[in-house]
Amino acid sequence: MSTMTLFHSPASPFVRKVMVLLHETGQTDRVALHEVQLTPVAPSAAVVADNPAGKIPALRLADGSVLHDSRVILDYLDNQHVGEPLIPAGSARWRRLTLASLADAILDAAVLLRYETFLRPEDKRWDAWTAGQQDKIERALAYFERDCLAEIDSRFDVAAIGLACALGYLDLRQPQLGWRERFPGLAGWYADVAQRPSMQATQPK
Ligand SMILES: N[C@@H](CCC(=O)N[C@@H](CS)C(=O)NCC(=O)O)C(=O)O
Repeated sequence: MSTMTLFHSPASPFVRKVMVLLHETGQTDRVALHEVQLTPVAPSAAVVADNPAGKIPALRLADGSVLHDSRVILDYLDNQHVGEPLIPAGSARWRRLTLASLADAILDAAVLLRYETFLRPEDKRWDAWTAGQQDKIERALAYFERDCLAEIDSRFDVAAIGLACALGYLDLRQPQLGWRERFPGLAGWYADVAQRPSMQATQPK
């Protein structure tokens, strides 16, 4: 029986990280999904009531308390199962969390770019700002490709989940980026991890 409620949207890559972790750790039955639609200019009243930032994911626990953002939720859920932790303890912890943070930075920039092109009126757009966000994405991908492929490939944990969800989101929102051609190592890695049941089950339509 579900004891927790996750504010959810199938296209949200931050929500997807949580869903992938739930699948990987066998906890999907414990969480009911509350579908919402929201943007910064059209917030969801239900989400705002539980998270004043108005963002998803937010997770309501059985006692009514609410956790956000995705990093906190992943940490909490990773403490609720008995398998191998997906946020490692010990010396690997800080490096893996730093890689996860870089994957989140790709997502932050990509979500802002989505709002910029999809929501902001054309006469209010600022090309230099858009280019700056795009540069963040490309620098981060180049770093993963150049310096971190073996590390990322070593286990499917918080860092790998974050990167996989970021690449999936780029496929959805930035197909013109052509990241597979530019970063063939990441493309090879992603081709494998995208087959995992957790990634297949959470694929945005
Ligand atoms: N740092 C947050 C970012 C979450 C986020 O940006 N979520 C987007 C959906 S993908 C959102 O709720 N946007 C609505 C808004 O910014 O008002 C996290 O890791 O959960």
